[in-house]
Amino acid sequence: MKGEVLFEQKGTSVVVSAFFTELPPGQHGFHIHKAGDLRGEGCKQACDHYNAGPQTSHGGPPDSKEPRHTGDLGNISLGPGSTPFKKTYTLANLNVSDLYGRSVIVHADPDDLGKGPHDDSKTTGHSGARIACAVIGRVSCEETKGGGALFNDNPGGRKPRVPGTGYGTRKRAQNTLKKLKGKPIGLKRQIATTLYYRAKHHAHQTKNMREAMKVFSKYLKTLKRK
Ligand SMILES: [Cu+2]
Ligand SMILES: [Zn+2]
Repeated sequence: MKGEVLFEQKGTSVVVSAFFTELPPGQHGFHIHKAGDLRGEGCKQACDHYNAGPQTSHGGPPDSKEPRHTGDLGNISLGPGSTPFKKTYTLANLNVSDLYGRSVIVHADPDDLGKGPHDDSKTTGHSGARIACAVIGRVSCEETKGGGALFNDNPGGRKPRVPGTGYGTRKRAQNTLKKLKGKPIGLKRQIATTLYYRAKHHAHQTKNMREAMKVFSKYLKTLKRK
């Protein structure tokens, strides 16, 4: 995943500009969460969706009329031919400084914007696992310039980070696990999770993809036990 989410003060509003060049296929729920604690497995210590006002239920991006959390930003996805995602949002009556130290999260599944039939539609939009989280920090040396949350799986453009990784078939998944031997557990978990979701959300869901998913999910379970 590669992208940036910038936050700028415009009068009494915060203008959020999201720009993503790399995302797993499909729609992904996209929110500002309360905390910026990245220690939890699967970004879970980032807590719930950030909301500035009185408690309310989950909803859509800022232009929607229904009740919503301040941090509800709808969905993100790449366009046809992997064209980047680009969108701006206006969060009214907010200061950028209210957002420092919180986080932006990208989910595995689409956000149903609070309209779904699921138990968690009204709290999280049923958007599933948290596949990436980034803390909102300052992105300029100038005090007043604003903040940003930066997503980058492959710093320096190295891609993939462990050569020889893949997910298209059971064989490629098993080879990937071999390549991961001796790597730090955080990297193992990150790569296996990413490839699991790539296989899961691949446009052409084939038997091979499902077999690769099984290899990764089994592997992720063994990592949990350690
Ligand atoms: Cu979220
Ligand atoms: Zn929400």
